[in-house]
Amino acid sequence: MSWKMSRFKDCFGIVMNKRTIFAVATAHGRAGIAVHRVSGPAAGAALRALSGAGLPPPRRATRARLRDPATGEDIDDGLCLWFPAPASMTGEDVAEFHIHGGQATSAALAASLAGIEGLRPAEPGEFTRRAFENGKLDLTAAEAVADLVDAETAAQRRQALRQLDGALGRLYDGWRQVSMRSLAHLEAHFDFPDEDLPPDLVSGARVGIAPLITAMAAHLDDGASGERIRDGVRIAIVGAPNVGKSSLLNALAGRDAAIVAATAGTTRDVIEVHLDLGGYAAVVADTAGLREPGDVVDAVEREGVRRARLRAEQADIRIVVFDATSGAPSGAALEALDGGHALAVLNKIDLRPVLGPALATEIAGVPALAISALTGAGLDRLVEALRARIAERFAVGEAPVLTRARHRAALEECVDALRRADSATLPELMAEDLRFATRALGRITGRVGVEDILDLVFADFCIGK
Ligand SMILES: Nc1nc2c(ncn2[C@@H]2O[C@H](COP(=O)(O)OP(=O)(O)O)[C@@H](O)[C@H]2O)c(=O)[nH]1
Ligand SMILES: [Mg+2]
Repeated sequence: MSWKMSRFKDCFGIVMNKRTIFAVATAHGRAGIAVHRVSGPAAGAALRALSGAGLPPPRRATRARLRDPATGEDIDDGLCLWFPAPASMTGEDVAEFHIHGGQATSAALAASLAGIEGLRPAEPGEFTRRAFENGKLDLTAAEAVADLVDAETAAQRRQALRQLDGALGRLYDGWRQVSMRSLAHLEAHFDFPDEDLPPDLVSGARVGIAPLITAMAAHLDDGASGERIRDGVRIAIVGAPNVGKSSLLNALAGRDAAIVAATAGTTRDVIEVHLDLGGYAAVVADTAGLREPGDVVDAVEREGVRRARLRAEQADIRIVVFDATSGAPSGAALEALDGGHALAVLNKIDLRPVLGPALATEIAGVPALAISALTGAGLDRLVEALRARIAERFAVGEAPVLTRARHRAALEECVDALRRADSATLPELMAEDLRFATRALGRITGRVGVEDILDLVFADFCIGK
């Protein structure tokens, strides 16, 4: 939906008196407490109707006997909270009911709320959407709310919380201001050519562009840290057939995710498990054994090997597994050690290793760890080594990082447009590219308005005079 469209709908919302929404904010099912939230113009009326009393003081938990307003039947003894607009999560009037988390209790409260004039159940994400529409959150913060709810690892939680604090949104808004200011110089140059404007408007427009490109390029060149912390670092387990790759995946996952068999070529497709590796989210993939083309038995295995190679190439970290009981490593597995980002693993050390202890510390210059996927020996050290690798490559510092492909795509578009603007010979073309760049940045935070630009034009014009 375009910005203008949402403005239009907002106006309609006011004219048609926006409906009040309600939803349970806690997870469904049995729990100690369930929190029901109501947002909209009728939130106060709903609170009064259910508690049978006046509105409690704002933002203070107040005990109340909750009754169905239609039947007078008792629902529960609970706490009520009242957040009058605009100092609420959504920016609207908000009421909260903290009740006992039994399913019947929650259902009774929801039924009573549904019976109140002007109330309807919220759509998924509707509270956050209203917060966004009322300027309580920008889009990056709204995304952070979703990420925080989904966070499964400590690193994901920390990153989402930082994004929710608005650091990322402020960074992008700041850049957008710079881009708009350059544009404002040009707009003034176009709109008032005959007026007594400062002569250097066009060069003034150009000044801010190069530093902006530098800052954005540095921000983009982050090794995709934010995205990996959020979506999981991609780890591929590769190696020759039968060395114990599937056994290793199962050992790391703590369950039988992949089929293990003494038959070479058992694993044919890529099998993924999501793991928490020492506080970092990781997607670990088990792959088909890398066999020489001549040894591949059929078309399915050939496809499996192709996928395995692809996965190995795309992985952030490759665990290359070798069998400690067979002879010197060779072939495709050795090649997989090349190109950095690999970790060698010598498996089956519970059996009599043929590869001597000297080999156990490194293979072809890559650090190697001796393990047994069967007994679990050495697994802790492997997990620690993986955690250290992830921390070294992806741990983010204090500066805000982009966390989604959506941010990256918009920023790349923006940098391209700024580069074009920087080298543009005609002010008209420069303005066109700056408009494009500003819009791309605005898409990330959800602020996409032409009016903003006009406001700035006016402000700069007045200053210029
Ligand atoms: N003794 C021993 N056997 C293992 C170990 N890891 C795997 N195996 C066995 O090696 C065979 C091949 O294992 P699998 O995980 O399917 O290997 P993949 O083909 O590399 O996926 C199976 O019979 C496993 O039980 C280990 O650490 N010790
Ligand atoms: Mg396998």
